[in-house]
Amino acid sequence: MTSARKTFDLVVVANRLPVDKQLDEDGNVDWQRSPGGLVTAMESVMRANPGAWVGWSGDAGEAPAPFYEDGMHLRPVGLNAEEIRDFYEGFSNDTLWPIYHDVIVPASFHREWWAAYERVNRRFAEAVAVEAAPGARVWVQDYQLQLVPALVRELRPDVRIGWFNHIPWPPVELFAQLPWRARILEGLLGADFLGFQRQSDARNFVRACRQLLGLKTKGDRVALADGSGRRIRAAAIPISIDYMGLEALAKRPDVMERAKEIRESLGDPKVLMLGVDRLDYTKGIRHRLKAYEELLHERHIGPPDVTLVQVATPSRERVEAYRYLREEVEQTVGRINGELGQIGAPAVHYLHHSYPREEMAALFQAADVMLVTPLRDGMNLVAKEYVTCRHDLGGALVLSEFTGAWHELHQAFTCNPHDIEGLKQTMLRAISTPTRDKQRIMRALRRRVADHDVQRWARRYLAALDAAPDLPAPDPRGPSAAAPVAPPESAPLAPNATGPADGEPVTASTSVSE
Ligand code: GDG
Repeated sequence: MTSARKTFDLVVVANRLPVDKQLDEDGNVDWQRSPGGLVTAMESVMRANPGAWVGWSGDAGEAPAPFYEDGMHLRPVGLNAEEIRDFYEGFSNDTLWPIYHDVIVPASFHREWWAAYERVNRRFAEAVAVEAAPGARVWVQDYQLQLVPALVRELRPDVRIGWFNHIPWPPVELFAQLPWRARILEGLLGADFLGFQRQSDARNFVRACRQLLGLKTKGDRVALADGSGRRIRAAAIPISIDYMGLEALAKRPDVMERAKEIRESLGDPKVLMLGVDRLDYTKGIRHRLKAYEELLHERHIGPPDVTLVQVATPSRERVEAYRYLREEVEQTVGRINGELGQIGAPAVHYLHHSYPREEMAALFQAADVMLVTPLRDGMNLVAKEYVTCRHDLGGALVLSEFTGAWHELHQAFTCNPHDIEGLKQTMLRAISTPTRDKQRIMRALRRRVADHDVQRWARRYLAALDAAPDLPAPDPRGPSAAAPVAPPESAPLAPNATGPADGEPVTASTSVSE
């Protein structure tokens, strides 16, 4: 006798599972909860709706069997070493990531990377199809899985599909460089609802559908031309952090004690500046160091009174652009310390490790000035984490206007990291502004994050997904009001027949081939 296999009303699909594989002394596998914001957000959602999570375990090889962890059903997807290279390091992180971040470094295009991207996306979709209950909600995460919505729809037309982009969506002129641009748009249009960090990201997506696929759009909706009558909504639902959880951690006596210890071990500087980033070229670490170096050279500031701690968490070390960045940052730090440091008082404390959450919370509390200076960032959770940890209302946040976070935290000390002179002035202002003014700013920033935490983000997202109409209301004029047929995939960048909406300029035609 066979019993029906259990399926789930909510299936989250992300590149990675919410757990990291650890081996104990005897070589047994143990899964440890990874501390990311997405996991925390989903935890509260999944408590209310029993859910499954589909994702890669982080290792090369066969997928381990599905298992339960903290009430979540986890279904690993296996990637072999070549797929890690081509799908993950290649297409995801060396093709899509640069295109979606303003081409700060050039993107690489390789057809075998694309083939791996398609193959792996299909594997994720098949895993989802197995786990989803009839009529389930499927929530796909991020740029690594943009083909999954359409592939899931093919396999399981009964489910409701959402996708959320954690990174920016580029202007159409940049997105159009992608040889597989139409395939990606079509992959995403398999969803019922598409969520973005900023309104401009959602608008860029809608514009890409209009200009590259020739689809009709109205406001935040894209009408499909496949005869289904489906209209897909693309809107901003900015992600956040677990405010209550992090604030409680930052209020723990051991964490507050550790913050004091950190300052003492740095020689009790008058001003401690801090940067915390994955070591990624989007984060503006080089620009930040340049501005800091110039301030030191010009003797506006200097050790031991002022010092900078830069935590640069190791990231994507097998991708060439990341190796160059690491070399460059480490050379710069060496030069600054060599020329401007003192015995027992280096100008920069550079830490290329990752730390436990408690240590991060203590560092945030210890820092007088937090430097968040990305050239482009979907959101930047560090900015929100910093203000959350400052329950004492101390500290000052320097925040790049090119982060999603700035759209919510614009009372911060705003900077354009490309403008080194302006960045220097902003850093000095963050130091010299009177404490009472800084407290007022910090109070406002904290209120914003407290009111817009990650639990609210997840609730808003799922409500938008539930409200997304599958089909338009019947058109009283009959079926003749159908959208135009999409041009073939190789069509050049061109506005649709009815011309661009919203009075936007027509983009020049360019022909892109593989
Ligand atoms: C992508 C988007 C968007 C860092 N070092 C350590 C550590 N961290 C934590 C931070 C923060 C997270 O990692 C990094 O989040 P960010 O938002 O800053 O950046 P990405 O990794 O680029 O994330 C971004 C995000 O997705 C969410 O949608 O905001 O724009 O690029 O939480 O604190 N945590 C610990 N030790 C470390 O050493 N424990």
